[in-house]
Amino acid sequence: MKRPAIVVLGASRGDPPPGLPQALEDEAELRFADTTADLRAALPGAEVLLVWDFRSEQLRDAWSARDRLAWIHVAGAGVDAVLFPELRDSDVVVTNARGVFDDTIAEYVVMLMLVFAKDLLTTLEAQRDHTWRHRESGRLGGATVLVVGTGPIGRAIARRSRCLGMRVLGVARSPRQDPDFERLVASEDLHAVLPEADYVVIAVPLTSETEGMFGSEELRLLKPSARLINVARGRVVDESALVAALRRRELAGAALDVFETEPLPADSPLWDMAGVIVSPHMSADFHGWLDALADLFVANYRRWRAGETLSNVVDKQRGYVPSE
Ligand code: OXD
Repeated sequence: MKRPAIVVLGASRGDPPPGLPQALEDEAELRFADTTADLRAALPGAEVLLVWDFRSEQLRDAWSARDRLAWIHVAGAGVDAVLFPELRDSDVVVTNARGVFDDTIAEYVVMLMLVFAKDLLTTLEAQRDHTWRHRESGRLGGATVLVVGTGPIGRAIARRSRCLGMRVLGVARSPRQDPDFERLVASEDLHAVLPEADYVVIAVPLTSETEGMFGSEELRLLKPSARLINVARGRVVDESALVAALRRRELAGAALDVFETEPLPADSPLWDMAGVIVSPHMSADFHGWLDALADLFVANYRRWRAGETLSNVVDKQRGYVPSE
């Protein structure tokens, strides 16, 4: 029987782990593509596209080369880079890697809140200077965290924060009672809850509704002691408004794992700002994450071949996998 062709786009992220071609050896013909020209050449006849690098944007330009494409799997949490209007309006199904990163991003966020609360940056600085600098530090117990986005990543953050004795508020598309949150408000009511937060954690997908959600107006509503943590997408925050707000001390600090432009340009002021932690889009990436991404794709591919319902189907109009 002829094996279906799977195009793998974006090996610039590093090739998929050997487990992927090994697992699919008898079940598919893999065609690797990195550039738009590669993709144009590889798409004809292929029913499945694995977007291995979730940042790949070549599909839009190669779209007319598809003739049988039925399913695109994005090996990442956010599908913003691949959702262009022609794909949204087509009947091609899009799935993602929902579920792989919930725990690891939540751990990363807890680590960041603890680093801020316990003033670890000053401790490390003092150690570098061989200085014994005793200080008091803050607590997470009793502090308020506002989790913006209540998908599985936001929920994992909320649950861990609660275990630490924090008061957990949330922002979702619509308000509702939810056992993981003391209060869950709608995005329209974001302004009402911002002044209550000691930590604001952004965990929403990038969509037309969330782009620029945090601008100068929102940042001005924060407590001067608040910290902003972004593990979602850089464009949810207006970066220059954030730099200005930090300079005006409208908030005490920020931990940013994602940026408007990645890698963060060397001349960005964020690199050197007091109270700012810059990390290279790595909050999700635990040892073994690439294998986990490959395994998830292989399991879904087998469902697809068996004619079963795919898991993690993205609502292409909303831009994410709905929870309900
Ligand atoms: C993402 C990812 O979508 O790291 O940000 O997968």
